[in-house]
Amino acid sequence: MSDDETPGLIGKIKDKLIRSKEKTAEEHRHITGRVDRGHANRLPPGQHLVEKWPVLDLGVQPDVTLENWRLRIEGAVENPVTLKFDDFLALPQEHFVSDIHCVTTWSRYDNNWDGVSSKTIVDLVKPTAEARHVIFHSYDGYTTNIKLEVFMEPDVIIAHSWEGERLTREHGGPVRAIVPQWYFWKSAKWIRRIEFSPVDKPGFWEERGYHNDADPWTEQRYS
Ligand SMILES: Nc1nc2c(c(=O)[nH]1)N[C@H]1C(S)=C(S)[C@@H](COP(=O)(O)O)O[C@H]1N2
Ligand SMILES: [Mo]
Repeated sequence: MSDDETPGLIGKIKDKLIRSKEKTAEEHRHITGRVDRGHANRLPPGQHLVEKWPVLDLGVQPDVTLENWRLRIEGAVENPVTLKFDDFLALPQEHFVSDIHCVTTWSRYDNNWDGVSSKTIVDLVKPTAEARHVIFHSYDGYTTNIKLEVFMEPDVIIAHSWEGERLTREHGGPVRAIVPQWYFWKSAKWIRRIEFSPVDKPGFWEERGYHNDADPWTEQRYS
């Protein structure tokens, strides 16, 4: 499959949901004004703990088969690559445990991830000196941006499994990004392309009122 072919999209874009999240951002809801820079608590300000893992998306859950799946890693890099699923599994595999903090106020502790670390990706493609930002592009058209130094954090993983099982479609399978340091909208599901860029490119929610960074400890919820 070429990069511009779109797989089957299941569902319809939830315009109403998108509008209501934009409104939440405009009104700066869920901001407590508390700050926990030193992580004195395990739960960041304004968050509550859940046990079940909620599903959030734009209404579209792309149906990408392992055969059709490709991951293109390109941009400001010396060695751009396009990986098939077997190539991805042949890279060094890591296991990380991290907490999820979603901007809609739920958090979930101790999620077990398996996949490829951001360091392995960086060693493979070798970002050039100009690279400053990383943009995730997904099969549902979603995008999100992080700084290269955040991508380089040791717990960032391009994950294919959660709790020892392959990621389900609703949670972003075959492969999603996990950026534990930031609110969960930065953890793009169904990724198809990782772009290293000299310039920043605000993503889907960042263009709709969400913060450009997403630190839960200082409540970087909205811009
Ligand atoms: N491709 C894609 N990735 C996405 C989203 C999306 O709509 N599309 N939603 C984001 C948001 S707002 C959240 S909170 C998490 C939800 O992930 P989950 O459904 O696995 O809990 O995915 C993030 N990644
Ligand atoms: Mo979210």
